[in-house]
Amino acid sequence: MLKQRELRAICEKFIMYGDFMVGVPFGTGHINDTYQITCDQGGVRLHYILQRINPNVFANPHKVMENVDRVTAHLLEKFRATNRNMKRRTLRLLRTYTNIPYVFDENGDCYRSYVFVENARSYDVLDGAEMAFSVARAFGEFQCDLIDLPGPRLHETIPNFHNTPQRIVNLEKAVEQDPCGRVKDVGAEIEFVLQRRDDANLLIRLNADGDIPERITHNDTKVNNLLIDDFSGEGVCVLDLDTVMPGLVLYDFGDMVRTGTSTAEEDEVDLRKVEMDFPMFEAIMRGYLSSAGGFLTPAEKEFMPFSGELITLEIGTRFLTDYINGDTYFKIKRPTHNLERARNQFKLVTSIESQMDAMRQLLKTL
Ligand code: ADP
Ligand code: GN1
Ligand code: MG
Repeated sequence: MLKQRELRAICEKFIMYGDFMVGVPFGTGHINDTYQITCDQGGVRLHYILQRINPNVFANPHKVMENVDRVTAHLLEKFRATNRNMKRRTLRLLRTYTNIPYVFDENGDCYRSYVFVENARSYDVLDGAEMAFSVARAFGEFQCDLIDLPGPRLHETIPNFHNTPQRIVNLEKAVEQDPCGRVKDVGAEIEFVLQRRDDANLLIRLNADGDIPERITHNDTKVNNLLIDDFSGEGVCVLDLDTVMPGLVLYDFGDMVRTGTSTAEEDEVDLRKVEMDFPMFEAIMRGYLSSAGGFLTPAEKEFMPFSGELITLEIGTRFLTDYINGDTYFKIKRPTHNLERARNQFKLVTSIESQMDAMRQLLKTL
């Protein structure tokens, strides 16, 4: 974490209204270092977000920022054109005095700053079906707004990000190398993944066969990557745009199911508390179809129930792999944190699997 004088020095490179007062760590993201910055503008307090882009995760921050800049500019234009209240609807990047939306510090780390969206917050666990509907609707709207993004294909900021079979291969490599001697403790978890590998390539295969299209997708639609308005309960602003790139909408839908239907936090260790809540699934399905239903193909709709299971297996596999590799990717708060997350996700996979028929039945009725 940076010292106050370091934060101030970075903030001063951006065109930020007011005088720097203080910066404090903010949010529960697993990747970037996020701070809420408070400035004093003639006695009024203004807030900004300052973020260090994680260099272990994003090899090319220029490409990440080019994507984010294009996507946010397009969304702003879209909101203007459709008279939707633009002020808080999209992330707004601050720029430097030379008109660049990011800066590097002396260590070579890349920072960007956003206008802080007030009177809204993100939730790690959703508070009821109404909120679930709003979240899914907002992510669907986001995909819809990006269908006509002009210009070249977006950069793939993390290649093979949702290549589930490749994630399983990465697990096998980690098991083979076993750099921290942890494999002996996680035999059951490894087995859990390997037993399910036959279905892991299903969506990728459908795409390769031309049955489901590539679109511009968010790729990290964990529910806390959306700000929800404190007063209206509507989704206001989609966050965490680092992985917006070409992808499959089903991975976005699946990640809403993974994070929005679980009855417990992603690192809950009492696995009896971890279940997929069916009414929450129904709300997510309805919310997503209310905004994305117009452009989805029949095949995309058909695999919605399966997508939640698939990405939950994928993320669990990534947590397990990171645990075996010695926690080099996700931020952790304790030595077994990634293992706890993996076990939690695998419990959720089991719960989703057991409700597959009911989800498919519901889909038929919608
Ligand atoms: P990470 O990539 O580490 O997950 P995020 O971009 O998701 O980082 O940001 C972490 C958290 O910071 C979010 O979940 C949200 O609570 C908060 N946040 C991010 N941007 C803003 C913003 N512009 N206004 C208000 N809160 C924000
Ligand atoms: C990370 O950045 P954050 O915390 O919103 C990760 C996602 C995982 C998620 C699991 C770039 O998301 O892929 O699904 O953790 N982001 C990246 O909670 O790897
Ligand atoms: Mg995030």
